Amino acid sequence: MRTRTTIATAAVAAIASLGVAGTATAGHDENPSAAVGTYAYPLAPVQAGTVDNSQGQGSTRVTALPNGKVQVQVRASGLAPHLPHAMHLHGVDGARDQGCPGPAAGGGDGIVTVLEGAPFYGGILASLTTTGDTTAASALDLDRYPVADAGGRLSYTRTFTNDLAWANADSVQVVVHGIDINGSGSYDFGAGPSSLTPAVPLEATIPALCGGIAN
Ligand SMILES: [Cu+2]
Repeated sequence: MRTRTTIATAAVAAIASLGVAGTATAGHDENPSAAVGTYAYPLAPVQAGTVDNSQGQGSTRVTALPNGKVQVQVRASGLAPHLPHAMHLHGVDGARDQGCPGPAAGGGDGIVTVLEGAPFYGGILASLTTTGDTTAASALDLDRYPVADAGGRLSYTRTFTNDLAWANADSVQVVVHGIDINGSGSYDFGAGPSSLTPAVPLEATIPALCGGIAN
């Protein structure tokens, strides 16, 4: 299959420097439209290795299509099995220099919370839900996010319309959330509440994997 993919010059340089393939060559990409730009990144752990069950890995690809839609693909492993994982495109609309936080962003307690990560990867430009709304309003709707399988693997592909995501496809960070720190098999309050809301466990919102143009 012939792919007709163009990538912004800056993205080529950044991707080449990381040794990451930046072109859309996945055989399952059946969208007949030529891509405006496609951006592929590895997903790396956000947390230090001292945070239990936090060291997953993966890859992602964000493609802006000429019809105004965005296709996002996420492949990840090492995630909490049988649990939903909130995933978002993070960034700042119109800004280009966001990045993933390193473990040092966790401060004294050694855990990088959502709020501690936000200065690095920005706010939510799109929610990578499986159905329905993809705006930031769906950020914590865990019943509409992909669930990792028994082996902790997750595979996600969705093509959707989201103007913020389309306009910033070349600069977003892809963040996968959710770590079962205490290995209980569920998101509980063992590690306390989320930095976003006391109603949700930290385990459900904590950033697990991150990847993007600046990393
Ligand atoms: Cu997020």
